[in-house]
Amino acid sequence: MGKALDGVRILDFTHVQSGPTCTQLLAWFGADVIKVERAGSGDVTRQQLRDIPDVDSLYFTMLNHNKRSLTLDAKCEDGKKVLEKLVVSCDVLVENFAPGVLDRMGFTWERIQQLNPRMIVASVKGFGPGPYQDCKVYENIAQCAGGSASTTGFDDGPPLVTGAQIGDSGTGLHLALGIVAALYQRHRTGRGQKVLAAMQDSVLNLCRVKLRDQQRLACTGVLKEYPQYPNGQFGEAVPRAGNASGGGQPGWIVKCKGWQSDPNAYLYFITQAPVWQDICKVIGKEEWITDPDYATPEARLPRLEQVFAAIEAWTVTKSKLEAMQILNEHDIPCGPILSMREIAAEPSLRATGTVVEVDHPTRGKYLSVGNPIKLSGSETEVRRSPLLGEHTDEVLAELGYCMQEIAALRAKNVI
Ligand code: CAO
Repeated sequence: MGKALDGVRILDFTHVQSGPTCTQLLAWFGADVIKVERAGSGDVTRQQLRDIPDVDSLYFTMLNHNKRSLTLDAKCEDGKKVLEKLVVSCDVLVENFAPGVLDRMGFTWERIQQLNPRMIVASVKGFGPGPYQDCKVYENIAQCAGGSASTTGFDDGPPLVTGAQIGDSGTGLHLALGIVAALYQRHRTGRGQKVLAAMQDSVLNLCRVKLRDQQRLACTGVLKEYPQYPNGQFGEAVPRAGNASGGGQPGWIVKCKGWQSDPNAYLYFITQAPVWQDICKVIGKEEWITDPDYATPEARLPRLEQVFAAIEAWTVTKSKLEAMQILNEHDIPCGPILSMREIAAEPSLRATGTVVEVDHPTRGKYLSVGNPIKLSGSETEVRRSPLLGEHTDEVLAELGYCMQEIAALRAKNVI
């Protein structure tokens, strides 16, 4: 069947994390992604957080698989000519420059439309149109401005950012979906369009349950599944909820055997109502099955602290994986807190290609996260990230440049 995006050519003007995650996904689905980088330095992440001197960092290699790299000075006249040819021959231009950068290069939406009316121009920006539209934004700024930080952490602590890169990789995912939708629409209209994914918007989209809770709080003055209930105070804004579940089935993180020395000996436990009787039997609290203070979800809400304390008294006697096995025999939803070390070694993630080992000419073997989205008719092969400018000659030849012209561009430091 080939690949889902076979034949789609992407002019990849992305850098750092948000844009590269998007174009990496498109490449995994089969698009030909041509990454344009500055000669000499390239994407800034090639050199950031390096673990091996003079070798592309894991930051870069893990975000740029399956792409080709073309070095180009996009600001000089000869470089702009190459870029124009790329605009004409590609389907999508993806960029996550600071606001205004593409316009300053001379590639306004109007100019791109003149060159190629079918071109889709997809952008990550920190903010959408409004008072902050001109601001530069990194991951944690988006987490703060999108509502995540104010609702993450414990009530008595400061706002917290999360390790999941919801601002960067989350926005990259949103943008990829917008691009695929625009490509689909182009089949009918023959026209390109602009696609914008703002990092604030994407984070907020992922935090929509908290905007739900803001309105519930405004209506009732209380959020009964939050740890502040029944003894704490609620203010005017959704408070931080610790490890409380974001849904209608109360959950919490409980200690397991070994927690004193292992920082990840914990389990997420959900007191799903339909299996309440099984939970009571497993943890040795059969009397709660009929006790009116515990028998119904509504009765349990003001007693969640006691409920999770009793659950923890049972889980501390088991390792997190033993507890998970026993609980799953009863269909009780739970999840072990897995460290990155454990995830890296997990055979089932290797078997599905979610964790892959990749070989790199200067780095050697390294682990990466493969394509988390599986298409049954378009399997992903993860290929290593390109070296800086590795495909410059190849791409220029495809654009019609002969060897002498390529040599002349190189002599003038255009490529
Ligand atoms: N040839 C010539 N010039 C190039 C070039 C090329 N191939 N590639 C980039 N440049 C130039 C740009 O033209 C720009 O120059 P001017 O400012 O003079 O117009 C310059 O490089 C810097 O681009 P930038 O402003 O995008 O980069 P920065 O490092 O200053 O900012 C970032 C980085 C991420 C804060 C900013 O790009 C941004 O806000 N992007 C949008 C939001 C985003 O994606 N953030 C997440 C990043 S992932 O954590």
